Amino acid sequence: MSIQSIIQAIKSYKTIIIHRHVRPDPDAVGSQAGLKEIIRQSFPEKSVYLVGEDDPALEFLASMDEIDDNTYENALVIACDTANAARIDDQRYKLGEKLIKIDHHPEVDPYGDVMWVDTSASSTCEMIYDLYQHAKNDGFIVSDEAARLIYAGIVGDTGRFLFPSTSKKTFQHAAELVTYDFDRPSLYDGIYDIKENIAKLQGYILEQFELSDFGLSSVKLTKELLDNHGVSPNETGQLVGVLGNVEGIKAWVLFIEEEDIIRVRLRSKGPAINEIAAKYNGGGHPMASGATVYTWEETDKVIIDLDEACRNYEA
Ligand SMILES: [Mn+2]
Repeated sequence: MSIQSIIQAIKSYKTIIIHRHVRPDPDAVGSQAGLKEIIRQSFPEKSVYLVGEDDPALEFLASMDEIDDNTYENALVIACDTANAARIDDQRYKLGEKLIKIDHHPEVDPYGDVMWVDTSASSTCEMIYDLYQHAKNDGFIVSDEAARLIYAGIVGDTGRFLFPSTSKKTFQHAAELVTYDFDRPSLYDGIYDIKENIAKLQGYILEQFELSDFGLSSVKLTKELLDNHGVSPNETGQLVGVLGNVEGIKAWVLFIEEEDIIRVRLRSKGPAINEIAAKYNGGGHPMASGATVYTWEETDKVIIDLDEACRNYEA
C-alpha cells in the first residue's frame, strides 16, 4: 500500500526534497516542514530540504531552503497538500528521481510515482501524523517542533476543529500532539492575528455584503479598494471566512481584482462548489475552492452559477 512504499522510499533515499502548493496555508507549510522535521530527527544523516517561495505570513512556522538544480539528482521529491502538479510551488519537482504525492484534496491530477490521497483526512498534516504512526516501528520520531508544525496545519485546515472534515481521528491526533512541548497560544497568534488594515477591510465586507434569496453572497474587491486599504491580493485569504457565520448563508464568493486577473475565492456551507470552480480555471475542496476569471462580466456568470447551485441545494 502507498503508506508503506512512502516509508520505504524515505528510508532508502539520502536526499529528500519536499514541496507544497503555491500561495501556501498553514497545512501546506505545516505538512511540508513537519515531514522534514520528522525525517531530520529520525535520520540525521539524510539531507532534507523545503522548497517553494517564502511567505512572510507563515515564517512563524518555517523558512524555505535554497537549493541548486543538481541537488535533485538521485533525490526523492515529495509534494504535500497539492492536488494538481501545476500548483506545486517550484516546478523543479520534476528533476528528482522519484516523486511522491501526499494530499487530501479530491483527486484531479494523479501525478507522481507513488500517490497517497485521502480525501477523508481533514488536512495533509493529519496524514503526516498517520504516516508517523505507521512508521513508528521503523524508527520515525516526532519532535516537539514536528508536533507544533503538524498541529498548526490541522488547526488551520479544520478552522480550529470546526469544519465537518474534523473527525474522531483528527481529535485523536490533536490529543496526542498537544502532549508535546510547544506554545499553543503563540501558535494561534501566528495563525489568526490580523493586521489593522485587514480588520478594517473585513468591516467593509460585513457592512456591504448582501444575501440573495437562495443564500448566496458575493463581494467584489476592486484593485482600487485593496490599494486604499493597503491590502495585497495574497492577504485576501484572511478575508474569506468573514461571512461564514451569517445566518442563512449557503455559499459565498470573493472576487479580488489583481493586475491582469480576478481571483475568485469560493466558500460553501451547502452546495459543493468545486465543480463551479473547475469551470472557471480553478478547483479545490467541495466547500472551499479557488478560481480565476479575467473580466467583471465573467464574475457575474460565476454568481449566476453559484446562485443556481444554492437554489437547487436542499438543506
Ligand atoms: Mn490542506
